[in-house]
Amino acid sequence: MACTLYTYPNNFRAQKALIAAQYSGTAVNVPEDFSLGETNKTAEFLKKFPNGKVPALETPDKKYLSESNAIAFYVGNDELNGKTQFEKAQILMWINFAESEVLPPSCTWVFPCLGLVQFNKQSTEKSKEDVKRILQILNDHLLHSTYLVGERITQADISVVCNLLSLYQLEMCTNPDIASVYFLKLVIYLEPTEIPKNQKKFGEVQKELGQGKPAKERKLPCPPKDNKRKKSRNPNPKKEEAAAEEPDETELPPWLREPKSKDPFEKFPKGKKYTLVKNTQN
Ligand SMILES: N[C@@H](CCC(=O)N[C@@H](CS)C(=O)NCC(=O)O)C(=O)O
Repeated sequence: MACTLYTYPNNFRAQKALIAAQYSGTAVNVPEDFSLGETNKTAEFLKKFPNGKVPALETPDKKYLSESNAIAFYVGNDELNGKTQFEKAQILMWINFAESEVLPPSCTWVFPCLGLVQFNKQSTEKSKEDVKRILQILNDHLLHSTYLVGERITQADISVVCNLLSLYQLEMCTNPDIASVYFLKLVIYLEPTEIPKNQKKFGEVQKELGQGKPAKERKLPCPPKDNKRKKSRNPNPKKEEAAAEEPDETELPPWLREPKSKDPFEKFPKGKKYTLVKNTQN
């Protein structure tokens, strides 16, 4: 029997658990009739999950869990959650980093963009600086390690990527100066060849959840503002306008780009670790 995961579609928090479940072979159903603001406000839901938030998990034997990382831990296996006490602690360290360092500036930056809160220049600028610093930390770490912890994907990678996802998709893609090498690496190695054949890969989960459409089919909630602000030198302003609406493919994360034959790792320092990543690309 499968667990039931209550969530709305495209919830990056639920994706932490869905990806973990797919890597570990845990069966999870997502009810299609869940409606945020309705289902989670019912007495029946609140009885199971007093916080009234999603994702929320119901096990086949009627046990209840909330909090995305706890749910991901439960549906995950030892490979994802760590084998030794030290590995477990390292994974927990990155998960906490994802929650307390990555998510707050990400929300501060992205929420005004989605119209969820009012734009505040000062806090947005501060959050951009915080994000740059965080990506630098991740990049520096990944210069010497293939994955965040050990030599395999763990929940640390999944949780950090999921917490960065909306930031990257909605805003970072318009700022190539901070579009991190880290992301390119992480997303690609979340597509490993070593996962069981019957399991879905990260990109497939993205696709199912509606995130994996090619760039041209996607409507970015944030237009590339920088392009628009640039002073026009184009004798054909209509053409320039069209170009500004169409996001530049090179600024998009890998899973939103049209497939290209060009080697995405050509700018990477050559080394053993990168060869491993490159081999997991297909
Ligand atoms: N720390 C929680 C946060 C859960 C959360 O804030 N969920 C939001 C949706 S992403 C929610 O259910 N909001 C409904 C509400 O606040 O009424 C987690 O990681 O699961």
